[in-house]
Amino acid sequence: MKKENFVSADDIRSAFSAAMSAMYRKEVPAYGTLLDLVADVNKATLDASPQLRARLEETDSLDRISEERHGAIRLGTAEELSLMRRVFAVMGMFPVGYYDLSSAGVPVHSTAFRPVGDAALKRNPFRVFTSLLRLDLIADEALRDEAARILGKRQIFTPRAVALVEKAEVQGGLGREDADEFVQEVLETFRWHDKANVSAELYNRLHDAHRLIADVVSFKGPHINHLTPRTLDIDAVQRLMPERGIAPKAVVEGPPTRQCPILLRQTSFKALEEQVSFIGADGTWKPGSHTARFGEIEQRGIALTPKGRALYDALLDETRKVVRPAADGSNAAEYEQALQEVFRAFPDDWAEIRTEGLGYFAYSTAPDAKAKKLSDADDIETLIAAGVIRFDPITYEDFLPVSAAGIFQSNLGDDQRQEFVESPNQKRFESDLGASVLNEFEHYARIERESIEAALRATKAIEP
Ligand code: OOG
Ligand code: NI
Repeated sequence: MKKENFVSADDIRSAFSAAMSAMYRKEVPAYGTLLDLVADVNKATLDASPQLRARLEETDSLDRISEERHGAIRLGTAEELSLMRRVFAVMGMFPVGYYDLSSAGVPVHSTAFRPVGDAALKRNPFRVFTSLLRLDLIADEALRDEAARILGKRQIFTPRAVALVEKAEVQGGLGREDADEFVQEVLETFRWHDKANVSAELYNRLHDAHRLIADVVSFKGPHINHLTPRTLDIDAVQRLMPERGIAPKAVVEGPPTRQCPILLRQTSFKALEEQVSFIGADGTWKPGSHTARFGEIEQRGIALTPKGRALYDALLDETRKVVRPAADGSNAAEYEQALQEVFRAFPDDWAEIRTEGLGYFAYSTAPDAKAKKLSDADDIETLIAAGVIRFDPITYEDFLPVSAAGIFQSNLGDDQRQEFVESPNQKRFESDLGASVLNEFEHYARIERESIEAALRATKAIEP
């Protein structure tokens, strides 16, 4: 087949993201309610702020807002992780970032599969936060072996999905029919299965070791555990959730409300208790329940430089020393106030964030650059001061380990916390993945650098 006849990876990703959202909406009706609420809040926010609407239109990102979402899965073995990498590659999604969650009491380490280029992100920014269970952090050796044995037996992809991945790799893409089939086959991996792989007795032992281990090991595949639309006003959605009959987690994770949003703010509704059945000794199914699936929302702000990120981490740490948010919400207001106060130390003005080197910006010629170009200046700062070149925040497309841990914790049913020895192991993760992960800071720095070069070239081309 000629290359021109291949469906683009961006189109396959868009189709997959839409199919996944439709499936999850059916499986978890509360997610549908959340989507409706987010759509209402986004519309109200845009109606109330023509300025925001104009900025999103200018930077070409208005269309993607309602399309946008991320999801999360938890895998059990290295083989699953490396095959998942190949599946996502067909959809133009590549591993970015390494997240160690052991220090936060969750026995996994993770990456995010996502599109990387600006054009691909604008087309559809669908991401999947993907965690790999770390059985090496489980103390009980017998249980560890049993979990490994069960995981070793399962096959999370359909034979057709695997065949189509191989075909895409050999050909360099998929034609229309294959692409459609690929989306349907891969969707199967993320589907919910209410019949467990294990007995209730084993489920309970896994569960006692850590609820997350039970979630990964006991089922046939890595069910999508949440999907997350993007909202333009997360505080409004958090406030309105109870009115629509859904229970939000205690506090919004991440930075406080600000004029100039930074990084990522997230909140979720609590995971639902669902009916499942376990394998009985006599071959019959025994009824039980499991909590795993929820809905989440996110609001994204500017990507921070290592200097900005260090300041963010330090301020978050400082806040949590003053007030640690309780899972029952009893000190939520106190926590929010402490967060607001401590974060006063983080400049809340784009120009200041830029001059202090705290965030990444995309540079371009201003709409009225021609009128303002009075000299041959070719220095970026002079051109900015003259209004010839403008700068816009680059959106943070990744995740935050402390926030992710908060999301994990609030959805593992209760707040029983377990301690693991902090043991990041990026090398091991990458060897299991079969590839290295992209460093997100280098990635944003490159986007910024390329935008500066392009803006300077465009400025030079303006006839005086
Ligand atoms: C993943 C939690 C992390 C986020 O948005 O930070 C995440 C999980 O619960 O499997 O999705
Ligand atoms: Ni999430």
